[in-house]
Amino acid sequence: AKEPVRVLVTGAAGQIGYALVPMIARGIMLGPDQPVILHMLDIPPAAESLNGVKMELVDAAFPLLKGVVATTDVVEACTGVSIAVMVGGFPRKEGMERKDVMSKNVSIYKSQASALEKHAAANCKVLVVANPANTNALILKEFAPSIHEKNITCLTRLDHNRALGQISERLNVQVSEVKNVIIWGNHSSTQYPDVNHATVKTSAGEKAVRELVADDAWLNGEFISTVQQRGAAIIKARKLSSALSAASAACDHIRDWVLGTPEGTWVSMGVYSDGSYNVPAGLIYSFPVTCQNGEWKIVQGLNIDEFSRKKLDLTAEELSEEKALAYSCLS
Ligand code: NAX
Repeated sequence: AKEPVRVLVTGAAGQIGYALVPMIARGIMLGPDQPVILHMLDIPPAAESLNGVKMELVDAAFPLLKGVVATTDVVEACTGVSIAVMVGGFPRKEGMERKDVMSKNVSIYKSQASALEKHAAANCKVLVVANPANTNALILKEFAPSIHEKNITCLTRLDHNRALGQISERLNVQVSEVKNVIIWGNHSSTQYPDVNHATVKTSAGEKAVRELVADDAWLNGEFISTVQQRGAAIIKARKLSSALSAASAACDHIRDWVLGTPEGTWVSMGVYSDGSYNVPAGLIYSFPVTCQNGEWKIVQGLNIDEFSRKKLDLTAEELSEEKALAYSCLS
């Protein structure tokens, strides 16, 4: 039998945490033959509620779940973890300035970076979910210099899955038949959902999404804005932000990263830019990636047309501004 893997979820008493921890405990993240020990971190005001989540995990009697650590101590939470899913953060409240929210998250990610660096297992893989996800991941990277930059990522898989969902609904095909959409850039409304390389499996072989949809106005307009604004649409409908879809996307992200992407398929991940596609190096930017042997690689050589170029640059600009804002909070 495999040794259990320790998986950290921060903000585990929150909405996403509540949806995510049972998925992990059921093997959805790391596979049905991989035992896990869950480490759940939250802040003292949520300690009682966190303990309630722990009680429910015990009550669910998950066969793969070999232990639960529920704590408000960041060192205890980080010790020995091989996977860290960072969901905890400071949400933007009404009337708050962007800079104030950034400043709170910078200080959270700075201190959690140090704890991970000192106490996590070697080669720990980190996924930042909490917003501003790309920039929180960048701060984490800056303050955990001994964690390899390849091991620090942020979640744009939810946006990727939303794009797959929109295409599947539009063409009335199974979502599993649609692949290779791309989310470029920031997990924000400047992200660019790109279908130029996306395909659908049909009885007559693989066909380009653009060809099948045959409506460039929709693909370049409403499709993009629907994916960009989907988070707001969920809040409007549910009076709460996306949680089950975010949790599911976090599992998809880690599973593909650890176990690999299927041949011929790529996914979107926020990763440290090396300058590919002329995206400024040193930003955490969402790219198309393939994964093998626990490592992601940016898909190279895709053609970027003029329409796309502008959109890639716009979202990069926003990330550069966020980065500058984050750094201004450090001084
Ligand atoms: P909740 O407010 O329900 O939960 C957040 C939890 O984090 C709370 O229990 C809170 O006590 C805890 N927390 C706060 N500071 C902490 C700290 N320093 N250490 C540990 N825990 C801490 O929010 P939820 O709906 O679960 O969303 C969590 C985060 O995900 C938010 O930042 C949200 O904006 C972000 N999202 C990111 C998405 C993505 O695709 N990247 C999509 C969904 C979601 O909007």
